[in-house]
Amino acid sequence: SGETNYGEEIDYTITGIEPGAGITVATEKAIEEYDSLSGWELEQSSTAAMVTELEEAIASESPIIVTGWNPHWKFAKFDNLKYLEDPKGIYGDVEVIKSLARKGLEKDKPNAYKLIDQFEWSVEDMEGIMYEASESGKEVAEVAKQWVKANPDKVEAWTEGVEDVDGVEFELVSTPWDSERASANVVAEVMRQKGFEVTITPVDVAVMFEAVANGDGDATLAAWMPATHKDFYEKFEDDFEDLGANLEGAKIGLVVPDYMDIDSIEDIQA
Ligand code: PBE
Repeated sequence: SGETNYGEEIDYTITGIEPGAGITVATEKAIEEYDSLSGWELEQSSTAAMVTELEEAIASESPIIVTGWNPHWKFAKFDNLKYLEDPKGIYGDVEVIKSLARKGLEKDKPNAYKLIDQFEWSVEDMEGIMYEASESGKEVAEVAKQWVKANPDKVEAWTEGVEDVDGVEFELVSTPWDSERASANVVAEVMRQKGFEVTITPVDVAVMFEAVANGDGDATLAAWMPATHKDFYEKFEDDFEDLGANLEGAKIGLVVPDYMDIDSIEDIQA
């Protein structure tokens, strides 16, 4: 690889997202574990700020290292992004997104439990909603509603054996990212059609796990495992019910434009 010292050019800074994200925790760990990242800093801000900086860097072919993940529309919009190899496995391998229910949900709200348990879809489904929302400027919630209308087969599979209810309240705890806005709004729309009164509450990852564990929330569709939310999951795992994956093939890591002459986190210069 070339002799370019990207560190100097980008001020030894990784462009990150919200402080409460699993990927933020993982990146702090990566900075500790990789000699090639010693002296680097993670700039924490917001997903929107990260995307803006990424867009600007790509427009001028400048170097940038961001915390990135799939599903996300940035991979549909920019076809020149690559994950840096992570030989220490800090960011895990392929992730799944899991549904978790509070204890007692099956007994209290069996139809809601059944629906949440039967919900599953693909990376393409989720990314499609995210991409359309970002391109059209429409709210993810609105695009999710249209998606439900356009995908009766999937909705039918999720609602098999689920009886209509009359205004049963249901609190879906979630996180603030578009991926989770997509899943929460799709499931909320389907539940509303079944007669539930659904509230979606987006919170920090830590609060989401805590709320399902202490019963303040009924369920979440937003647990990224086995790496991204490992610490939070393990802290509360005796106090919720794991309903398994609702999506397979998610991923997190350090992402760079492919015009950068590095392939691995170990190629970053300290
Ligand atoms: N993310 C998107 C979140 C989960 C969904 C990868 C930015 C995180 O906790 O890191």
